[in-house]
Amino acid sequence: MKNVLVIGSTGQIGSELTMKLRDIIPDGNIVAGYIPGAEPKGILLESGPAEEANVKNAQQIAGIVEKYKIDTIYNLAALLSAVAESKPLLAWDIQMNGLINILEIAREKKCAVFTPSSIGSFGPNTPHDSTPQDTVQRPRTMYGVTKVATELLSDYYFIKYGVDTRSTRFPGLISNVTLPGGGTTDYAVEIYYAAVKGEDFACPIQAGTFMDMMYMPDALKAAIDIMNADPSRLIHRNGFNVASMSFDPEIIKASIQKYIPDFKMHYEFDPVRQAIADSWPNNMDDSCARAEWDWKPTYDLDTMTQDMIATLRKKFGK
Ligand code: AKB
Repeated sequence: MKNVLVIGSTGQIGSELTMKLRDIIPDGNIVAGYIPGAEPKGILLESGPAEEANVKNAQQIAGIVEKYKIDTIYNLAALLSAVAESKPLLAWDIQMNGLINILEIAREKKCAVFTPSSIGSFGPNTPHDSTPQDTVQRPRTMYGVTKVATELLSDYYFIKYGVDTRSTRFPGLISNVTLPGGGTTDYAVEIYYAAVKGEDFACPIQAGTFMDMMYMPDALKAAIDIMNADPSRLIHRNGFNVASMSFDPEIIKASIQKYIPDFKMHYEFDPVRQAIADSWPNNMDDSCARAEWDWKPTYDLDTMTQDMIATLRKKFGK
């Protein structure tokens, strides 16, 4: 991995992944791909090249791949689960028609491709505890449908054309740089912002609803390590379960209250997000990722809480 195009570089994962790649590959071209209205700013703009890169515009992406001799594409363009339920055709268009464009370009120009999958690729009849790597995937959301299809299509391009596709199934990602938008797990980010600002948090997910979650530094590590993994060890390729912690709203509230004792939370439950959360795993078994490319997370809930609170306090001068 030397010259990398990050599509969706101003999003929740992209904004931090682009900077991390620039840090660890200082002699490469790490191109921040964006769409109009979501242009990179500040350090993301100043620290390397940026290009308009709309997944639906194959010619535009091919031009960038050519110009910067791109060898790896991180395809992060997507509508998250809750918003995809309100715009299912747009979600299909971005996630599937966009993916086909990327895979075709990768086939022609010999690029490796990472397109994230998610806990959203599972459905209500998947085993919810210790969800295995290879199991039933019958999601009932458009987001989930596109994520299963992404895993399958990425496998297909590897088997049929030898395109080096690899990916992980991400849990809900918690970060302090860029807010997520329209996801079911967003509450686990917003709760920290509310706590640090001294606000009473309205939780949209009911007590007792467990979901896998991960701190962004671990997600970046997973996204980079899988692309650098020794291919001869990979039995799976696309959709590796990766896990680090699982909690419900009461557990994350208690974790925050250890450091901000007067933090308050009440429930204002969102039926759309709740139905999605109920259909997702409580916790995934990530033993294949551990065995095939040495995946191991660094953060647990307590170390993440300490870091989130310290970082957000600095950010908001609290
Ligand atoms: C969402 O909630 O939609 C995402 C995800 C788990 O894929 N954060």
